[in-house]
Amino acid sequence: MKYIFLIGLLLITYGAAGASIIDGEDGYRLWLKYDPINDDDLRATYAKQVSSFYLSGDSDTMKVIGEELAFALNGMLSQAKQVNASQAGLIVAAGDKANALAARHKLDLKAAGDEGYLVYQVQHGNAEKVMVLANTEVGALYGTYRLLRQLQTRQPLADMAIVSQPDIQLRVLNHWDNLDRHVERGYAGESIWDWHKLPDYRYQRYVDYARANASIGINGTVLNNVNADPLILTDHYLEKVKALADMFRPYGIKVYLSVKFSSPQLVGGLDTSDPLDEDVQQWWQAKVDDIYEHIPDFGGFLVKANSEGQPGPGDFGRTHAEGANMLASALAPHGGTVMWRAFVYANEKNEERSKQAYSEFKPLDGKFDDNVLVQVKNGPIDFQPREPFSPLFGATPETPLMMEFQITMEYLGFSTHFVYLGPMYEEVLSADTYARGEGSTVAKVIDGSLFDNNTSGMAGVANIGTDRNWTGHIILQSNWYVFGRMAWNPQISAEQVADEWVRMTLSNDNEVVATVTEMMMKSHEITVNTMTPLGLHHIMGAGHHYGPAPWVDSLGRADWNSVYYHRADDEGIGFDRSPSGVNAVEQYFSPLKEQLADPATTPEKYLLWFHHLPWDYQIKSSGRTLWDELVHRYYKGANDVKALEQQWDSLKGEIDPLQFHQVQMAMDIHVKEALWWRNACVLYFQQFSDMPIPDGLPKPEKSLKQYQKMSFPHAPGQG
Ligand code: GCV
Repeated sequence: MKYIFLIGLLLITYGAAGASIIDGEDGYRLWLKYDPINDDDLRATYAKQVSSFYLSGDSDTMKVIGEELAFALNGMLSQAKQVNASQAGLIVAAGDKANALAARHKLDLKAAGDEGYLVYQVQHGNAEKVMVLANTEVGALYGTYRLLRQLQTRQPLADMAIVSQPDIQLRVLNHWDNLDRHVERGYAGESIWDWHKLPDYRYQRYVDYARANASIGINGTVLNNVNADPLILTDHYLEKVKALADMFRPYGIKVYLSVKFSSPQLVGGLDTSDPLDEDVQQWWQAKVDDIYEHIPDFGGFLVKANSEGQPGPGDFGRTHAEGANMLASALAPHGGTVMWRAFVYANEKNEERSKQAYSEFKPLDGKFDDNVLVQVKNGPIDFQPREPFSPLFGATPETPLMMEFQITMEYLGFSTHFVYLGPMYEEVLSADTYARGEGSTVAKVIDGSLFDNNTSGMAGVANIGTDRNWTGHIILQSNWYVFGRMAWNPQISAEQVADEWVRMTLSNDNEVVATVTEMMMKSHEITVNTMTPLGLHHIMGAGHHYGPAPWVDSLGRADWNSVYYHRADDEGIGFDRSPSGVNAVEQYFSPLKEQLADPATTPEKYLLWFHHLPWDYQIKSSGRTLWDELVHRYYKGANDVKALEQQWDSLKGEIDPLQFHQVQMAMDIHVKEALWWRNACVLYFQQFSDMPIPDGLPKPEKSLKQYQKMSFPHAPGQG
């Protein structure tokens, strides 16, 4: 109501002037808004239950718990007070105190593990109390955020009986941030790390970053780009890294660094970086010892090696395992980890790109040290709008694999498309690898349960920058959120996460929640249809990856060109990765490999990923020819984006005006770009199919040549 009034007033005052002042939520507060609870009864009930709280200690982490509780409860309930245990409605306790309370109330604190928590309402003496109990203080912090979420989503506290601990140990953001603050594949401003002003100038944003991450259980951050600048290992920068590590420590967040494999030569003055060279080993050991002297809980290194021009052990005739283990033995005495990326592909290999990571890493299974995780992108190519899962998942029982998801939308419309990635993450995590028979899901591979691995991890390439709303688009905050929630619990449903995120970020009104959640849940599928339906992939603009460009055919390497991937010709379209083609399906387990070998049993969403099919191939689900189905999907995609826009428009007055307006502007762009994708792709592929656009569908506005001429010289985020 308030919002309708405000907008009305502004329109009366300024008429149709176009721009006007909009007083609203700019998105900075993310999902930690803690706005007042307007329902008086509910507010009073919560206040009685938890507005007075007790903390079992005064460590740095307990202090941040106290600060968060005071801030949140004052915000939502207009009251908050830290008191002694007997007066408190809410008890937050860790360690011995928590164990004593758990024993008294017959609660199993072991089930909380090292990082988890119990949140219970119990009868304590003659009072009811809410208790957040954990073995560690960081567990108590996570439990506190869990309790606050109960209030933020307006759920009852009575009878709360929650036991939770993370299924995955390392839950890490990867920032592809350069030291000059350019963010590779970043679409939300500059890097939030102001390296020049660090270590002395410490933005509030750093604290809020830590709070946001801790609230969803993220416990690590790789500060710099995997295309690493070796200067990060110099004293000048390590001092700055230490400042961030000190700020993040109370929130349970460790810092990690991406390192360049040739650092011994580039900043160490050595004449080789051969991992078997003793001087090189000593250089790394001394460097690592030095880092730990300043940052005792330093997390470790992330490495992109022998990939897209980055140096690596291959330059010295050594394997990835030899390279990774050299770093791992320097880190091991300090408890550090190596996250070694499997994103490798090279022209010289003379093997189809989607097969190369498996071919390179499968033979190395069992050869990595215990503190190495191999970090694998979700799909075998590169964060396409949709890919089948990488066949490496399940293929390395002796080597823990870490999932790498992209949160930033390099191939999915940057920061103007309305795309919730939860369903995509869920699709990958719930996919069955069949590595140990049915039910061997990707989630079970990466949480370590399938092969009983000792370590586990999930990484997400961050989508945040200095934009006031962090992610350039409010809805895209949900992708940071869902990444954290799924890293904690890879079994959680994308829909449940969307629901809670909407409640905390946009509105608790059930109708608004239902509308936005429904929009979010279908948004990924819609975007796949607008860009790369039926398993098409990598047909976007060269370099910047913006917009459609299926015609790209002149780049230096075959596998950088769109035509390499879609293979459209007079006969048909699609990449034959079946046994009659490059036989990428052989890398999957049975019965998947047989299923994917045959177009009749390949899920339609992956059809053109695995098969080159004639234009008149009949699509099972619709009875259409392949050409008609392709056109149908492009048109449907564009229409569905338009319908999404209308659904958003229906929320006017129901949510904050600034949030509403920002998403509305982005939706306009999304609608235009969906039409652009549709028109450019349909016209381009029509040259090969030589078949008409089915009757009744509007013809593209421009000619193919006009679409091909479009250029975007300063598109953001380029590498
Ligand atoms: C950080 C893709 C991206 C690159 C990125 C690379 C990687 O190729 O386009 O920007 O580099 O993946 O994941 O290493």
